[in-house]
Amino acid sequence: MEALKQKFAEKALSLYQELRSATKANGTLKVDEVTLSQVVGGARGIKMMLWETSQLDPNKGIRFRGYSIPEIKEALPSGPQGEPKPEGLFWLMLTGEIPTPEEVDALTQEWHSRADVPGAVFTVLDSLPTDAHPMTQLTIGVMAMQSDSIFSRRYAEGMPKSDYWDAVYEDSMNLIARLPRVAAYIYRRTFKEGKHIEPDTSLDYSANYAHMLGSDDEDFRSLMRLYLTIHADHEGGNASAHTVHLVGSTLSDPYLAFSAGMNALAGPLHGLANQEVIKWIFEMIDSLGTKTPTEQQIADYVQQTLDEGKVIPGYGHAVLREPDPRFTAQRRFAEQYIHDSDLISTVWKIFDVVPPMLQALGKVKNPWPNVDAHSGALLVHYGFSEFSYYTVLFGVSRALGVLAAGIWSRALGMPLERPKSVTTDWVMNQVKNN
Ligand code: CMX
Repeated sequence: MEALKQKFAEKALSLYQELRSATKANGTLKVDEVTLSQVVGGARGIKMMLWETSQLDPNKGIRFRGYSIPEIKEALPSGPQGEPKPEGLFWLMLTGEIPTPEEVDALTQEWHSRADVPGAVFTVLDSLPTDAHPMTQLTIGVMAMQSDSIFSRRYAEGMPKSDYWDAVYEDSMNLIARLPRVAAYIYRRTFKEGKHIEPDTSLDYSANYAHMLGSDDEDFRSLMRLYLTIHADHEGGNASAHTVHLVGSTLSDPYLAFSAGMNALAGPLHGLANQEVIKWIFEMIDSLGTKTPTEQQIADYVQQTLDEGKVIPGYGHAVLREPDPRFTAQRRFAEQYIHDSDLISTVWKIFDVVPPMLQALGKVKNPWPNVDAHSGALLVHYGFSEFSYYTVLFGVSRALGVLAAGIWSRALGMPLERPKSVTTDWVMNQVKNN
């Protein structure tokens, strides 16, 4: 058994026993109360699922197994310029331990060894119009691999419950290994006349993905390492993660569950916001006729967007109440690697202008930028200006978190998820009796 799987099995199986006996002895312990506003308001804040891989603090942001983003940057094995490798984050999310550089290298090789994409997947993708949205192509590409699911096959053969996590681990590792190839294929067929680039197995996961997209620039490789690390996981309640969790709880295999989650990520209030941000900035630049808008010009354009009844993409969050540390990490990256970019200066000016304006509306709970406010400008800087592709990059990263969490779910024996719904009649009756 490979080292990561072995280590995971040791940790997870003992935690499973511990959790079972703790729940048996304390099953009626109250951990939350639910208000009407939460029922009507999108279930914000209700504690209702287990998610091992990360936890979100409204003020401090994401913690991966207790590590903040700056701590992750320090602790995880990194590429030559110091940006953390997402392989290491995956290891951390599964085991709770920081891997050694050797362990990370072994995982890179493991993924290379599993990365062969069946030819039929490319045939399926090639049958789609090149103007199909890249996220649509991604879910179809993932679904085209589903017939390879080890979990589905072993389930049909009568696998016992205690083996579920093992089969989900195998599928998840294969899917993660193949995703950059599929995602790069989508990019090249959509935007580069189908001139594809073969993988380079001498590179780490992020650099190889960058290579297949068409860039061997060392700075862009570093950006990809950071990007794939910071977008990987944001606890379990966000729409893409929760979808993967819910669908996985029916014992749909990881291909089915992950593609479902990608359809959630493709919504403009979630992952598609990264394309919406850059689209909105380009439209602003076009309409103002300048690449260096002043703060006043930006403020006027923000006001116009709000007056049109639209949201300012890249701002606000369902949980966070401070600037997103993932935004800050990208800003630090830009400060270190990129000088004299009008677009990036504009992103920073927007950061100065938007929060007080959203605050003044009196209803926006979080006026600060989220992860999507910065990523597009970095990608444009390195020549990736095809913004309809951006959510695919997010999706490749998100696979690491949600699939690691899916392995945990099966190892902890989590059941079918089935919360309770109520009707407005029921609500009105409760209100009458209050
Ligand atoms: N611009 C304008 N209005 C905003 C806003 C923004 N960026 N963010 C929130 N609001 C509005 C809401 O639309 C809502 O208005 P109504 O009461 O009129 O419907 C009000 O403020 C209260 O919303 P909230 O409680 O602060 O925010 P929610 O938890 O309901 O929604 C989110 C969170 C992210 C959907 C919202 O802030 C938003 O639409 N942001 C813009 C889209 C975006 O950047 N999404 C990416 C999030 C990160 C990710 O998942 O990738």
